[in-house]
Amino acid sequence: MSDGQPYLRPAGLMWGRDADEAVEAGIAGRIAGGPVAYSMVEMSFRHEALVSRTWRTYRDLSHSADAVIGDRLALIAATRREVCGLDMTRPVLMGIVNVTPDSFSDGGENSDAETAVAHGKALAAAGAGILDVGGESTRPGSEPVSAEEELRRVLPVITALADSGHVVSVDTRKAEVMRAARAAGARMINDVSALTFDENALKCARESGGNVVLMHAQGDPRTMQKNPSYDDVALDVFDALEAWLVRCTDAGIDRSLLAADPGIGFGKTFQHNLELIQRLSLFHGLGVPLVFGASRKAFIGALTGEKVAGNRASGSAGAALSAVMQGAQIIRVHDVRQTREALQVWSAGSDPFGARF
Ligand code: 8Y4
Repeated sequence: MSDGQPYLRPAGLMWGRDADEAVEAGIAGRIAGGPVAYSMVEMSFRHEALVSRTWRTYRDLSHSADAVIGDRLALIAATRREVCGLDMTRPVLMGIVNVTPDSFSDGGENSDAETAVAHGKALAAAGAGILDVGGESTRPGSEPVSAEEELRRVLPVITALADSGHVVSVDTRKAEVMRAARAAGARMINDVSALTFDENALKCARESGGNVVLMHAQGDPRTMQKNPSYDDVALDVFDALEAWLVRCTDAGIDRSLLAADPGIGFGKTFQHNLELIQRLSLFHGLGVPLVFGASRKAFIGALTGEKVAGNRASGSAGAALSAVMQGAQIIRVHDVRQTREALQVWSAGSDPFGARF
Protein backbone atom coordinates (compact mmCIF):
# COMPACT_ATOMS: atom_id res chain seq x y z
CA MET A 1 0.00 0.00 0.00
CA SER A 2 2.16 2.85 -1.24
CA ASP A 3 -0.61 4.70 -3.08
CA GLY A 4 -1.92 6.71 -0.15
CA GLN A 5 -4.34 4.12 1.20
CA PRO A 6 -4.51 4.26 4.97
CA TYR A 7 -3.53 1.45 7.32
CA LEU A 8 -6.03 1.28 10.20
CA ARG A 9 -4.87 0.18 13.63
CA PRO A 10 -7.57 -0.37 16.25
CA ALA A 11 -6.59 1.41 19.47
CA GLY A 12 -8.26 2.50 22.69
CA LEU A 13 -8.81 -1.19 23.35
CA MET A 14 -11.21 -2.72 25.87
CA TRP A 15 -11.57 -6.36 26.86
CA GLY A 16 -14.49 -8.35 28.22
CA ARG A 17 -17.18 -6.42 30.04
CA ASP A 18 -16.03 -2.92 29.02
CA ALA A 19 -15.87 -4.08 25.40
CA ASP A 20 -19.46 -5.36 25.53
CA GLU A 21 -20.76 -2.16 27.09
CA ALA A 22 -18.85 0.19 24.77
CA VAL A 23 -20.06 -1.73 21.69
CA GLU A 24 -23.61 -1.66 23.08
CA ALA A 25 -23.28 2.11 23.61
CA GLY A 26 -22.19 2.56 19.99
CA ILE A 27 -18.81 4.10 20.77
CA ALA A 28 -16.64 1.08 19.96
CA GLY A 29 -16.34 -1.64 17.35
CA ARG A 30 -15.72 -5.28 18.11
CA ILE A 31 -12.60 -6.99 16.76
CA ALA A 32 -13.26 -10.27 14.94
CA GLY A 33 -16.42 -11.01 16.93
CA GLY A 34 -14.21 -11.62 19.98
CA PRO A 35 -13.62 -10.22 23.46
CA VAL A 36 -11.88 -6.99 22.37
CA ALA A 37 -13.40 -3.69 21.22
CA TYR A 38 -11.72 -0.50 20.01
CA SER A 39 -12.81 3.10 20.48
CA MET A 40 -10.08 4.77 18.42
CA VAL A 41 -8.17 4.16 15.21
CA GLU A 42 -4.66 5.15 14.32
CA MET A 43 -4.39 5.83 10.58
CA SER A 44 -0.98 5.50 8.91
CA PHE A 45 -0.12 6.74 5.44
CA ARG A 46 3.04 5.98 3.48
CA HIS A 47 4.94 8.66 1.60
CA GLU A 48 7.84 6.79 -0.03
CA ALA A 49 9.90 5.56 2.93
CA LEU A 50 8.18 7.96 5.36
CA VAL A 51 4.98 7.38 7.30
CA SER A 52 2.52 9.92 8.67
CA ARG A 53 -0.05 9.09 11.31
CA THR A 54 -3.32 10.58 12.46
CA TRP A 55 -5.99 9.53 14.93
CA ARG A 56 -9.79 9.21 14.62
CA THR A 57 -12.48 8.01 16.93
CA TYR A 58 -14.10 4.71 15.93
CA ARG A 59 -17.40 6.58 15.81
CA ASP A 60 -16.24 9.12 13.24
CA LEU A 61 -14.47 6.58 11.09
CA SER A 62 -17.37 4.13 11.07
CA HIS A 63 -19.48 6.82 9.34
CA SER A 64 -16.84 7.39 6.63
CA ALA A 65 -18.14 7.37 3.06
CA ASP A 66 -14.76 6.02 1.85
CA ALA A 67 -15.29 2.45 0.64
CA VAL A 68 -11.66 1.50 1.33
CA ILE A 69 -12.10 2.44 4.98
CA GLY A 70 -15.47 0.69 5.17
CA ASP A 71 -13.97 -2.49 3.71
CA ARG A 72 -11.05 -2.45 6.15
CA LEU A 73 -13.36 -1.91 9.15
CA ALA A 74 -15.48 -4.85 7.92
CA LEU A 75 -12.37 -7.07 7.78
CA ILE A 76 -11.50 -6.04 11.35
CA ALA A 77 -15.04 -6.76 12.56
CA ALA A 78 -15.81 -10.08 10.83
CA THR A 79 -16.11 -13.10 13.10
CA ARG A 80 -13.38 -15.53 12.10
CA ARG A 81 -14.12 -19.09 11.03
CA GLU A 82 -13.17 -21.90 13.36
CA VAL A 83 -9.56 -23.06 13.10
CA CYS A 84 -9.20 -26.86 13.39
CA GLY A 85 -12.69 -26.91 14.89
CA LEU A 86 -11.70 -24.38 17.58
CA ASP A 87 -13.83 -21.28 18.22
CA MET A 88 -11.82 -18.14 17.42
CA THR A 89 -13.93 -15.82 19.61
CA ARG A 90 -11.80 -16.76 22.61
CA PRO A 91 -8.02 -17.07 22.78
CA VAL A 92 -6.49 -20.50 22.18
CA LEU A 93 -3.08 -21.61 23.43
CA MET A 94 -0.85 -23.51 21.01
CA GLY A 95 1.61 -25.66 22.98
CA ILE A 96 5.10 -26.12 21.53
CA VAL A 97 6.31 -29.70 21.07
CA ASN A 98 9.91 -29.68 19.85
CA VAL A 99 11.32 -32.93 18.47
CA THR A 100 14.87 -31.78 17.84
CA PRO A 101 17.99 -33.40 19.29
CA ASP A 102 18.94 -30.21 21.14
CA SER A 103 15.55 -30.18 22.89
CA PHE A 104 15.91 -33.63 24.51
CA SER A 105 18.92 -35.65 25.53
CA ASP A 106 19.15 -38.62 23.16
CA GLY A 107 18.70 -41.81 25.08
CA GLY A 108 17.56 -44.91 23.21
CA GLU A 109 15.84 -45.44 19.86
CA ASN A 110 12.41 -43.96 20.55
CA SER A 111 13.13 -41.92 23.63
CA ASP A 112 12.88 -38.59 21.79
CA ALA A 113 9.47 -39.50 20.35
CA GLU A 114 8.18 -40.90 23.64
CA THR A 115 9.35 -37.84 25.55
CA ALA A 116 7.76 -35.53 23.00
CA VAL A 117 4.43 -37.38 23.06
CA ALA A 118 4.32 -37.29 26.86
CA HIS A 119 5.21 -33.60 26.78
CA GLY A 120 2.45 -32.89 24.24
CA LYS A 121 -0.14 -34.70 26.34
CA ALA A 122 0.94 -32.74 29.42
CA LEU A 123 0.61 -29.46 27.49
CA ALA A 124 -2.90 -30.42 26.35
CA ALA A 125 -3.84 -31.29 29.94
CA ALA A 126 -2.46 -27.91 31.03
CA GLY A 127 -4.74 -26.07 28.61
CA ALA A 128 -3.28 -26.15 25.08
CA GLY A 129 -5.99 -26.37 22.39
CA ILE A 130 -3.42 -27.03 19.66
CA LEU A 131 -0.10 -28.89 19.81
CA ASP A 132 2.55 -27.55 17.41
CA VAL A 133 4.98 -30.35 16.54
CA GLY A 134 8.27 -29.36 14.89
CA GLY A 135 11.41 -31.28 13.95
CA GLU A 136 13.58 -28.56 12.43
CA SER A 137 15.13 -25.88 14.61
CA THR A 138 14.51 -22.44 13.14
CA ARG A 139 16.48 -20.60 15.81
CA PRO A 140 18.75 -17.85 14.52
CA GLY A 141 21.87 -19.36 12.95
CA SER A 142 20.51 -22.93 12.86
CA GLU A 143 21.27 -25.25 9.95
CA PRO A 144 18.53 -26.93 7.86
CA VAL A 145 17.80 -30.66 8.21
CA SER A 146 16.78 -33.13 5.47
CA ALA A 147 13.12 -34.01 4.90
CA GLU A 148 13.92 -37.65 5.80
CA GLU A 149 15.37 -36.68 9.17
CA GLU A 150 12.54 -34.25 9.89
CA LEU A 151 9.94 -36.92 9.05
CA ARG A 152 11.72 -39.49 11.20
CA ARG A 153 11.47 -37.08 14.13
CA VAL A 154 7.91 -35.74 13.82
CA LEU A 155 5.77 -38.47 12.24
CA PRO A 156 5.58 -40.86 15.22
CA VAL A 157 4.82 -37.92 17.52
CA ILE A 158 2.09 -36.52 15.27
CA THR A 159 0.53 -39.96 14.83
CA ALA A 160 0.45 -40.67 18.56
CA LEU A 161 -0.93 -37.24 19.54
CA ALA A 162 -3.54 -37.12 16.74
CA ASP A 163 -4.64 -40.70 17.51
CA SER A 164 -5.15 -39.65 21.14
CA GLY A 165 -7.61 -37.00 19.91
CA HIS A 166 -5.42 -33.91 20.15
CA VAL A 167 -5.46 -31.10 17.59
CA VAL A 168 -1.99 -31.11 16.04
CA SER A 169 -0.26 -28.58 13.82
CA VAL A 170 3.00 -29.35 12.04
CA ASP A 171 5.74 -26.76 12.16
CA THR A 172 7.55 -27.28 8.87
CA ARG A 173 8.72 -25.51 5.69
CA LYS A 174 8.83 -28.69 3.56
CA ALA A 175 6.01 -29.91 1.31
CA GLU A 176 6.96 -33.55 1.82
CA VAL A 177 6.70 -33.16 5.60
CA MET A 178 3.40 -31.26 5.27
CA ARG A 179 1.90 -34.05 3.17
CA ALA A 180 3.00 -36.87 5.44
CA ALA A 181 2.02 -34.97 8.58
CA ARG A 182 -1.48 -34.33 7.22
CA ALA A 183 -1.83 -38.03 6.39
CA ALA A 184 -0.71 -38.85 9.95
CA GLY A 185 -3.49 -36.66 11.37
CA ALA A 186 -2.10 -33.10 11.65
CA ARG A 187 -4.92 -30.62 11.05
CA MET A 188 -2.85 -27.49 10.42
CA ILE A 189 0.38 -26.45 8.71
CA ASN A 190 2.48 -23.86 10.56
CA ASP A 191 5.11 -22.59 8.13
CA VAL A 192 7.60 -19.95 9.30
CA SER A 193 8.33 -19.24 5.61
CA ALA A 194 4.63 -18.70 4.74
CA LEU A 195 4.80 -21.42 2.04
CA THR A 196 7.71 -19.74 0.23
CA PHE A 197 10.65 -22.00 1.20
CA ASP A 198 9.57 -25.09 -0.76
CA GLU A 199 8.29 -24.57 -4.31
CA ASN A 200 5.77 -27.40 -3.78
CA ALA A 201 4.40 -26.09 -0.47
CA LEU A 202 1.64 -23.93 -1.94
CA LYS A 203 0.18 -26.77 -4.00
CA CYS A 204 0.59 -29.16 -1.10
CA ALA A 205 -1.22 -26.80 1.29
CA ARG A 206 -4.10 -26.39 -1.16
CA GLU A 207 -4.43 -30.13 -1.68
CA SER A 208 -4.35 -30.75 2.06
CA GLY A 209 -7.51 -28.67 2.51
CA GLY A 210 -6.45 -27.84 6.07
CA ASN A 211 -5.67 -24.66 8.01
CA VAL A 212 -2.39 -22.87 7.33
CA VAL A 213 -0.45 -20.35 9.43
CA LEU A 214 1.50 -17.87 7.30
CA MET A 215 4.29 -16.43 9.42
CA HIS A 216 6.37 -13.43 8.42
CA ALA A 217 10.14 -13.76 8.31
CA GLN A 218 12.70 -11.49 6.72
CA GLY A 219 15.44 -13.75 5.30
CA ASP A 220 16.02 -17.37 6.28
CA PRO A 221 16.85 -18.71 9.76
CA ARG A 222 20.56 -18.98 8.98
CA THR A 223 21.04 -15.30 8.18
CA MET A 224 17.89 -13.46 9.27
CA GLN A 225 19.40 -11.77 12.35
CA LYS A 226 22.38 -10.36 10.40
CA ASN A 227 20.94 -6.92 9.63
CA PRO A 228 17.13 -6.73 9.74
CA SER A 229 15.81 -3.55 8.15
CA TYR A 230 12.38 -2.05 7.45
CA ASP A 231 10.90 1.29 6.39
CA ASP A 232 8.21 0.77 9.06
CA VAL A 233 8.26 -2.67 10.62
CA ALA A 234 4.52 -3.03 11.32
CA LEU A 235 3.42 -1.69 7.91
CA ASP A 236 6.07 -3.67 6.02
CA VAL A 237 5.10 -6.91 7.79
CA PHE A 238 1.41 -6.12 7.13
CA ASP A 239 2.08 -5.70 3.39
CA ALA A 240 4.13 -8.89 3.21
CA LEU A 241 1.42 -10.91 4.98
CA GLU A 242 -1.29 -9.38 2.78
CA ALA A 243 0.74 -10.29 -0.33
CA TRP A 244 1.21 -13.87 0.90
CA LEU A 245 -2.50 -14.20 1.71
CA VAL A 246 -3.30 -13.10 -1.86
CA ARG A 247 -0.69 -15.53 -3.24
CA CYS A 248 -2.46 -18.34 -1.33
CA THR A 249 -5.98 -17.40 -2.39
CA ASP A 250 -4.75 -17.01 -6.01
CA ALA A 251 -3.45 -20.58 -5.72
CA GLY A 252 -6.92 -21.76 -4.73
CA ILE A 253 -6.67 -21.83 -0.93
CA ASP A 254 -9.83 -20.62 0.81
CA ARG A 255 -9.05 -17.43 2.78
CA SER A 256 -11.03 -18.79 5.75
CA LEU A 257 -8.38 -21.52 6.14
CA LEU A 258 -5.55 -19.01 6.56
CA ALA A 259 -4.10 -17.38 9.67
CA ALA A 260 -1.33 -14.77 9.89
CA ASP A 261 1.59 -14.25 12.28
CA PRO A 262 4.02 -11.28 12.41
CA GLY A 263 6.89 -13.65 13.25
CA ILE A 264 8.39 -12.17 16.40
CA GLY A 265 12.19 -12.68 16.31
CA PHE A 266 12.39 -13.73 12.65
CA GLY A 267 14.55 -11.08 11.00
CA LYS A 268 13.70 -8.48 13.65
CA THR A 269 15.78 -6.43 16.03
CA PHE A 270 14.87 -6.01 19.69
CA GLN A 271 13.19 -2.70 18.80
CA HIS A 272 11.30 -4.24 15.85
CA ASN A 273 9.88 -6.92 18.15
CA LEU A 274 8.63 -4.38 20.67
CA GLU A 275 7.08 -2.24 17.96
CA LEU A 276 5.28 -5.27 16.50
CA ILE A 277 3.83 -6.06 19.91
CA GLN A 278 2.77 -2.46 20.45
CA ARG A 279 1.05 -2.38 17.05
CA LEU A 280 -0.23 -5.97 16.94
CA SER A 281 -3.90 -4.99 16.54
CA LEU A 282 -3.04 -3.55 13.09
CA PHE A 283 -2.95 -7.11 11.74
CA HIS A 284 -6.67 -7.67 12.40
CA GLY A 285 -7.13 -5.64 9.21
CA LEU A 286 -5.92 -8.74 7.33
CA GLY A 287 -9.28 -10.32 8.21
CA VAL A 288 -7.84 -13.65 9.37
CA PRO A 289 -7.04 -15.08 12.83
CA LEU A 290 -3.77 -13.84 14.30
CA VAL A 291 -1.15 -16.19 15.66
CA PHE A 292 1.46 -14.74 18.01
CA GLY A 293 4.64 -16.38 19.25
CA ALA A 294 7.04 -14.65 21.64
CA SER A 295 7.57 -17.53 24.07
CA ARG A 296 11.09 -17.65 25.57
CA LYS A 297 12.54 -15.58 22.71
CA ALA A 298 15.73 -13.57 23.12
CA PHE A 299 14.05 -10.16 23.42
CA ILE A 300 12.28 -11.39 26.58
CA GLY A 301 15.63 -12.36 28.06
CA ALA A 302 16.99 -8.96 27.04
CA LEU A 303 14.15 -7.24 28.91
CA THR A 304 14.23 -9.35 32.06
CA GLY A 305 17.92 -10.23 32.22
CA GLU A 306 17.05 -13.95 32.21
CA LYS A 307 19.73 -15.68 30.11
CA VAL A 308 18.29 -19.20 30.45
CA ALA A 309 15.45 -19.61 27.92
CA GLY A 310 13.69 -22.17 30.14
CA ASN A 311 13.37 -19.58 32.90
CA ARG A 312 11.45 -17.06 30.78
CA ALA A 313 7.90 -18.30 31.54
CA SER A 314 6.78 -15.19 33.44
CA GLY A 315 8.28 -12.79 30.94
CA SER A 316 6.67 -14.80 28.15
CA ALA A 317 3.31 -14.70 29.95
CA GLY A 318 3.58 -10.89 29.89
CA ALA A 319 4.00 -10.98 26.12
CA ALA A 320 1.10 -13.42 25.76
CA LEU A 321 -1.09 -11.14 27.85
CA SER A 322 -0.23 -8.18 25.65
CA ALA A 323 -1.23 -10.19 22.56
CA VAL A 324 -4.49 -11.47 24.06
CA MET A 325 -5.43 -7.96 25.19
CA GLN A 326 -5.06 -6.92 21.55
CA GLY A 327 -7.31 -9.72 20.36
CA ALA A 328 -4.76 -12.23 19.06
CA GLN A 329 -6.58 -15.54 18.65
CA ILE A 330 -3.80 -18.15 18.88
CA ILE A 331 -0.84 -17.81 21.25
CA ARG A 332 2.11 -20.15 20.68
CA VAL A 333 3.81 -20.94 24.01
CA HIS A 334 6.16 -23.37 25.71
CA ASP A 335 4.82 -22.82 29.24
CA VAL A 336 1.14 -23.58 28.79
CA ARG A 337 0.20 -23.90 32.46
CA GLN A 338 1.81 -20.63 33.54
CA THR A 339 0.39 -18.75 30.55
CA ARG A 340 -3.09 -20.18 31.09
CA GLU A 341 -3.00 -19.21 34.78
CA ALA A 342 -1.86 -15.64 34.07
CA LEU A 343 -4.54 -15.19 31.39
CA GLN A 344 -7.25 -16.79 33.54
CA VAL A 345 -6.69 -14.45 36.46
CA TRP A 346 -6.35 -11.34 34.31
CA SER A 347 -9.40 -12.19 32.16
CA ALA A 348 -11.58 -12.90 35.20
CA GLY A 349 -10.91 -9.37 36.40
CA SER A 350 -11.74 -7.97 32.95
CA ASP A 351 -14.89 -10.02 32.64
CA PRO A 352 -16.33 -10.68 36.13
CA PHE A 353 -19.58 -12.24 34.86
CA GLY A 354 -18.28 -14.07 31.85
CA ALA A 355 -15.57 -16.54 31.01
CA ARG A 356 -13.95 -15.61 27.77
CA PHE A 357 -10.73 -17.37 28.36
C1 8Y4 B 1 14.03 -19.99 22.95
C2 8Y4 B 1 13.06 -20.85 22.56
C3 8Y4 B 1 14.46 -19.01 22.06
C4 8Y4 B 1 12.51 -20.76 21.31
C5 8Y4 B 1 13.91 -18.93 20.80
C6 8Y4 B 1 12.94 -19.80 20.42
C7 8Y4 B 1 7.19 -19.10 15.82
C8 8Y4 B 1 6.82 -20.26 15.12
C9 8Y4 B 1 8.80 -20.50 15.95
C10 8Y4 B 1 6.28 -18.00 15.85
C11 8Y4 B 1 4.78 -19.35 14.53
C12 8Y4 B 1 11.29 -20.15 18.64
C13 8Y4 B 1 7.89 -22.45 14.61
C14 8Y4 B 1 11.25 -20.00 17.18
N1 8Y4 B 1 8.43 -19.28 16.35
N2 8Y4 B 1 5.63 -20.39 14.48
N3 8Y4 B 1 7.85 -21.13 15.22
N4 8Y4 B 1 5.10 -18.19 15.20
N5 8Y4 B 1 3.59 -19.43 13.92
N6 8Y4 B 1 12.44 -19.70 19.14
O1 8Y4 B 1 6.52 -16.93 16.41
O2 8Y4 B 1 10.38 -20.62 19.26
S1 8Y4 B 1 10.31 -21.27 16.33
